[in-house]
Amino acid sequence: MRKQLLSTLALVGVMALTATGCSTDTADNDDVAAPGGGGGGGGDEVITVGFAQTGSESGWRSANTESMNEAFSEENGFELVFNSADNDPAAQIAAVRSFINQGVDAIVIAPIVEDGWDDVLREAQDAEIPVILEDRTVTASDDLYASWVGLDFELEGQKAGEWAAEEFTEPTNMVVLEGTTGSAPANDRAAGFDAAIEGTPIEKIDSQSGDFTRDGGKSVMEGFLQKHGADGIDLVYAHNDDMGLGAIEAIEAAGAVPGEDIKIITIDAVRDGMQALVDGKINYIVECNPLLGETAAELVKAVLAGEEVEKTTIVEDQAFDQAAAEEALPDRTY
Ligand code: GZL
Repeated sequence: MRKQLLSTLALVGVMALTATGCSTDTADNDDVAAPGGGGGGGGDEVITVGFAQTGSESGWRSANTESMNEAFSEENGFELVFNSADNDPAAQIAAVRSFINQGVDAIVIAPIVEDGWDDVLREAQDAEIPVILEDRTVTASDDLYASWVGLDFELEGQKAGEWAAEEFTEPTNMVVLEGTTGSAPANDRAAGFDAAIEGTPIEKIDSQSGDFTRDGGKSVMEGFLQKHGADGIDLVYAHNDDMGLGAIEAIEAAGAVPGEDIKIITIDAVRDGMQALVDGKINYIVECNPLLGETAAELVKAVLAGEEVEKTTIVEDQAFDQAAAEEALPDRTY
């Protein structure tokens, strides 16, 4: 593990200097790499990275995990210690603490929820282990992590809302399938969408979390259909494709036609969602690019090499109607 190697080298360096009677406060001492990273990303030491993933809640998450595994590979100079927290915020924080105790060289986190990160991020900082956030963000001060690579969730919600505002000019009853409660994408996609439909005849008659899962979207949609009736719902806004796909199952089971009787807007643009868009069961999808691994790996190497890095790296998204999905689907890599 690079971090231990550096610490050992530092210790040997200081001992050697002391043994030869050299003062350890000479300028030469600066040549000994500081333990805990910042010792240069060069050289061929393996970089041990602890990665705290949310879980495996959606097709998007599988694509993101694949991207991270590919980037943090052995041939790229990494040893990846992977933890999947099964969408449990407490378990994810415990995983990060375990990475700190293992003395990894760097930690990457896809934080399930925004809050509750200050203490463990401070512990990582005290242990001189840099933290990179990928995908979602946290409310903790950005002094507590080196960098974040992710998406503009509020813009994703805004794009979805702008399409809805153009499409629905008559009184429209909308239900919302929210993402994981307390997560940045759920909070920001709601805010962006709500701002974009301000002043339109679209009324939000219900909103509940389906936790970004297909089963969650299906069971929440079943509840909405029981409560409002299929005739009482014109539009579903789902914070991700998987919940939208679950809603399709519930709408069809209720004898209505998804994409026609009840229109559906989702976010992610994973393969299954794009296929439903081509099939006319979803009406509009805003992409959320899961391929963040390469940038995250570059950030880890740069931070460990002591280079200045941007605090925020936003990956571009696009949006698809049915025609655009038909064109893009054959070449989609996720
Ligand atoms: C967004 C990501 C969200 C996806 C969901 O960047 O955090 O989590 O939209 C995933 O599909 O579960």
